[in-house]
Amino acid sequence: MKHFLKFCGINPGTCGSVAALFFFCVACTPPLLEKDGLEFSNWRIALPTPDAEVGAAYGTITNTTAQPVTLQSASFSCAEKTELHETLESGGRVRMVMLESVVIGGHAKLEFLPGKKHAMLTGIRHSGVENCTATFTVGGHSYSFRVGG
Ligand SMILES: [Cu+2]
Repeated sequence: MKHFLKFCGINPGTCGSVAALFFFCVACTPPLLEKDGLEFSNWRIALPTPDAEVGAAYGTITNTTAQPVTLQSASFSCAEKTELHETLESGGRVRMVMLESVVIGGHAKLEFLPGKKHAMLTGIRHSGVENCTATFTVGGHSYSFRVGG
């Protein structure tokens, strides 16, 4: 049990799929949305300062189907603009590149993490951060769910 909880803490995305077997597992984070074989887990918005106009969103998209799918875009209702970015480091210099789309392989997980891939939010509407709707377009379909601050 102790090991299982630790496992949950390290990887909530994986944990969600086995959560049904452990109804007492309080450390599990269920997916925010499960649809068409896609799981959107652990999405949250990070602001460098409480009044920042630019922030980032992080989380995981898991493709539980055997077919690769393409993430085409993301938008957050609490930001004027959302872009998919990746932070790259070369020769000691850090820069961000814009991602036009990201392929998620069959039975693969796409993770957005600090210092790696992220959804870059600009024009943050602070009144809406605590109750923001994220919409991801994957394979021509839209998937929306609530994200907290
Ligand atoms: Cu960025």
